[in-house]
Amino acid sequence: MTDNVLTQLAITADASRPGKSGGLILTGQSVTVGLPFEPARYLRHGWQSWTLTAWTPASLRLPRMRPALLNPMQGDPAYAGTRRPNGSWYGAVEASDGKIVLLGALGLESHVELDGSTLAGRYEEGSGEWFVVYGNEAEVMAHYAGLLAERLGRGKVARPPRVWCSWYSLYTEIHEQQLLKILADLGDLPFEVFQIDDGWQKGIGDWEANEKFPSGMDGMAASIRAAGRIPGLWLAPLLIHSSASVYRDHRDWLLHDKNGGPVSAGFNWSGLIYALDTTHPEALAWLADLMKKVRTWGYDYVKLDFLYAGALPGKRHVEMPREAAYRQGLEVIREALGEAYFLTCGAPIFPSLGLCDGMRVGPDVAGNWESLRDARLLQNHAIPGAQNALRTSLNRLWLQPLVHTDPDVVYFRRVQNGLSGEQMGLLQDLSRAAGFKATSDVPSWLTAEERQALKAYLESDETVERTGRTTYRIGGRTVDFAPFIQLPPQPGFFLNLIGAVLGGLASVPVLMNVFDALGRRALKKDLSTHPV
Ligand code: 9PG
Repeated sequence: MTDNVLTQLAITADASRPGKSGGLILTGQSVTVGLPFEPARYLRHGWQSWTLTAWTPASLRLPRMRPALLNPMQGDPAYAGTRRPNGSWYGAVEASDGKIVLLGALGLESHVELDGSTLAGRYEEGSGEWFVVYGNEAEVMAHYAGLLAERLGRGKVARPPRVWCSWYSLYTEIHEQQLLKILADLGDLPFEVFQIDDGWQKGIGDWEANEKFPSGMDGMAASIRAAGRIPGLWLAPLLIHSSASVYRDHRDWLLHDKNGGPVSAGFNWSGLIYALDTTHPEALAWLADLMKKVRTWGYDYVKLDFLYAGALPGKRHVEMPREAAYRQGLEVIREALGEAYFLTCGAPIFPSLGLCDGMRVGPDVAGNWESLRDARLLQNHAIPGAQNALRTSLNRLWLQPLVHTDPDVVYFRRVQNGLSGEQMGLLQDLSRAAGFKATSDVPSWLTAEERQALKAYLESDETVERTGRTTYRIGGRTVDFAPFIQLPPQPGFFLNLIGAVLGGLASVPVLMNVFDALGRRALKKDLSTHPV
């Protein structure tokens, strides 16, 4: 392989020209790049925050993620059935010299697949530009990031805040008194933001304080401010739950399928969830009012979650490409949020660039590393789990010139956590490499040493240098993530059969609710053994 490998690529496109600082810019709705070698590995890039992003064997055909009921919530449902290695906006292959060939779109609604030794890119609607380049992975991705910044923009906030987030300890079991206790107990721990996650609202679509927050969300913000922290709040503004008032009163604000029914955005909160149509003027006005209300309550840090809903395929009030429709909604949101720090989550990656300050770049962490159920039976790598989070986030750190990359929280506590010391350390190092620090550790759950370690972690500002594809120098230490981000082996016949049955069962809403109820019971028991 030589540096003129670009000239050895068999390219089909409407037009091709050299890029300003290397590589080629192609134009076309469909383009193909024939490789002069059999690639060993393919870099698949997931559509939204939680979707698998990883180097996988080029021969690996992953089955449809199980359970199918969650497909719209965990990846791009338009490609849920695609077996060939494929991914959103870009794809890359590895040559025998360890360098890579990237085929990356410079626009939205685009997808790349590997067909033998041909990379094939396609825009869903109309023609667009593509970038083709060969080189070492870090340089290639930095080059690509620069081109994307020119087209989509980049975040403007210099540094992300350090965040205490309620989710990964208390989940939906939050209430006013308990959060105020935590706020006081944080004491000298240097968090800028105290962020209230899911559990404060009346419903998904009914964004008012529920009975567990008698002082209201404005009251909570005032208490957080009085304690010297920036108030942060979670919402999922593009989702409408089947029990929400918007679902009853404004069915026309929803994204519809061709038969006129609402498009499924997945299943959560014990029910079916739907998507807001961000081209509907009344829905947009409602969104802007909601964001302004949250700002008036006093929240200067806003985590907007399940944002993929706005970019799902479907029929819209104004016909336009789906990611453009989403981006239009995000522009309205950004404008209404004003100067607040805006963290996107469950967000389609490229369509969110330039409009947010931070972005979750992987699935949720959890107090377990991986599970047989998720990794091998369901073959679902978007489900909450520490290894899933590490794997996908690490492969998205190239986005750092465009947005603050949030790899999710770290753990210092031993309570309600089954991670080993090494695994906790890996998540901490990931967050150092990502430059974004957050935790959900409840102060009263920490031993004196754990609290001291958390404080030192928050205070320290180690130099971080990427030294290789998976290696970093962090504060003088060498860290190699390679051994921890491989996909698990493919299940054999019997495991796969059991997985198919389990996936089928979990796709039945009633049974999903039974799994959920069991989880909630375990959490309540946990919280009563370890009170806040
Ligand atoms: C609140 C949570 C937290 C968290 C978000 C998001 O695919 N899934 O099964 C799945 C489950 C939970 C989830 C995302 C995906 O969590 O990432 O930080 O805010 O919502 O409900």
